[in-house]
Amino acid sequence: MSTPETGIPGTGRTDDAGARGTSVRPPRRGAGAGAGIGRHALAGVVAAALMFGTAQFLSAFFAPLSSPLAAAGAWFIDITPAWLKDFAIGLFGTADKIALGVGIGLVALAGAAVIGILARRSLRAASVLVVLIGIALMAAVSTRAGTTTVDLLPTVVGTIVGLGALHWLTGLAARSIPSRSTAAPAEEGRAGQAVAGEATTPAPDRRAFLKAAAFGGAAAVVLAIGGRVVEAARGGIRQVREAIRLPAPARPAAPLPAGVQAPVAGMPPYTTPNGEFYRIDTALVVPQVDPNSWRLRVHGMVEQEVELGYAELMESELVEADVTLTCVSNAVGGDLAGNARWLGLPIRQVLERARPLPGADMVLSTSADGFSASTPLEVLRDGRNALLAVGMNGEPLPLEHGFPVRMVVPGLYGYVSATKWVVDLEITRFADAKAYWTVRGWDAHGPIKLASRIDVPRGFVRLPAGTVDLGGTAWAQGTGISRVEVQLDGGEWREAVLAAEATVDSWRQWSYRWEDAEPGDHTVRVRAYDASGTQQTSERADPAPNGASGWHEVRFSVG
Ligand SMILES: Nc1nc2c(c(=O)[nH]1)N[C@H]1C(S)=C(S)[C@@H](COP(=O)(O)O)O[C@H]1N2
Ligand SMILES: [Mo]
Repeated sequence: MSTPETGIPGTGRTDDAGARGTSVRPPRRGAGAGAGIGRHALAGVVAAALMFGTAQFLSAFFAPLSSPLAAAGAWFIDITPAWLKDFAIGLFGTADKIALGVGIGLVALAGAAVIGILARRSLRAASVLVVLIGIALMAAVSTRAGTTTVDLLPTVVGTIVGLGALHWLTGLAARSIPSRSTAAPAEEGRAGQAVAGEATTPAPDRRAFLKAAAFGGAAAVVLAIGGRVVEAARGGIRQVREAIRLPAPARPAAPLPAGVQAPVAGMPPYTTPNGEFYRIDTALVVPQVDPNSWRLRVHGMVEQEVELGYAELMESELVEADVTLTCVSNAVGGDLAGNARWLGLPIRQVLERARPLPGADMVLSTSADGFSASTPLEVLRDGRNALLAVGMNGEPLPLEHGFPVRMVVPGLYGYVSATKWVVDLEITRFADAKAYWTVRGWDAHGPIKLASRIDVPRGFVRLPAGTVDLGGTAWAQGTGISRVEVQLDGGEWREAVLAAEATVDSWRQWSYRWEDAEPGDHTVRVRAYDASGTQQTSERADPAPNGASGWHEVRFSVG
């Protein structure tokens, strides 16, 4: 609480603001001490807000990750140990970015308050700390893919503004604290105060500080919001996307058969609307890739390097396919999977132009924001609908789902195949290169495991007595689902009714009508079989390192 110096009345410290005329004096017992700390903490918080508000505003004119906060968050995501990331995704699911934002906000708030309090004792030490933080933030910005030296400007200017604000507010805070010392401030007047005003008349000083803090806080908010407004006004990539019209597919997908949707209320839609499609990526700020300058470079172990632009891609013979995308982080029964109708160019055709050299066994795809995935070369050539996708459910890809171009590969988890904002394909070997998640301990290959889940009823609901309709989803990309069974309260396994199958690459719904569920607690389990008759394993596995397994189980009660 109180600092050691509080016992030495009238002694301003010499290595800090006191020597600069801001007259830091020991606060008076009682009213002074707590209020002093609080005010200095507030000074730190407002200075930080001005620092980040300024940087945020300026970053609207530079690369998306020129915002030091965004860059720091993105950098944090990259250096976070895999276990912590898995834990965060497990805990927060697709809200992991919000959780990270709140976490960073709280840490920044606490840090700013501490620096403000430190500045009360030594403005010099606090200033050094702010500069070091500024340098660390510059380092974070410069490590982001797609940023250049000029993108450091928002952080540099923000840091200077933050430093200035810290000095200014610390001075005002110090003068706002009532003191029994009669020592006159050395160089009063800089903040427009009465010259040599006695420190024993605190009222005007206190008001000056609070006014300044309120002004600073308001300015920071205006700057941050102003940045958003500028960004929105510049419209950028979102507007470019809105203007795009997808070409008709050269090879359209067959219309969905009637009955792909299981006749059970509360089932998720067979085709996941874009707005409901799960989103998982390491990008804290959605990359803004302009289709007009987008290029895909295909190189490495190839006879012929190939470059592809967006216009050329849109003019080629595009294929339409229903494919279920699945995240390796999906827990048993989880919802990190979605099914969409994609439009794109078979990657096979691009590879045919490049002609991979013998010995190559992997395609390392890299995104505009530096994510990478290792996809087995043979998977991309074996005839399945592995696409360089430009369309999702009849629209250009949403920005969050990889606009302008992403990969979609049936049968492989997203982390080894579904690179969004893709800009580079390097033909290489698993022995020579590692992708983003492989470096962090995940399996390099990542085929999707045979899975089934119960969607209806939800766990722990209470249902009216009588008939209970069960429904769910199963997937075995590449082969298809041939059978689903449910087990009621540990009894015999019974065959469920399969909904229609659209393609072997997309999921299949199932239903089961339980006519005679008795009042009380119940447990149902589900398991699926793929088209070759392989039964889904009951063996429990966590998502890491190559996908969860085990039978999904739901408890609920009736009556
Ligand atoms: N650029 C980029 N692409 C990426 C990722 C990423 O972090 N960055 N994550 C992958 C993972 S782990 C998954 S599961 C899918 C999810 O795609 P979606 O967000 O469109 O559902 O994207 C893949 N593509
Ligand atoms: Mo994923």
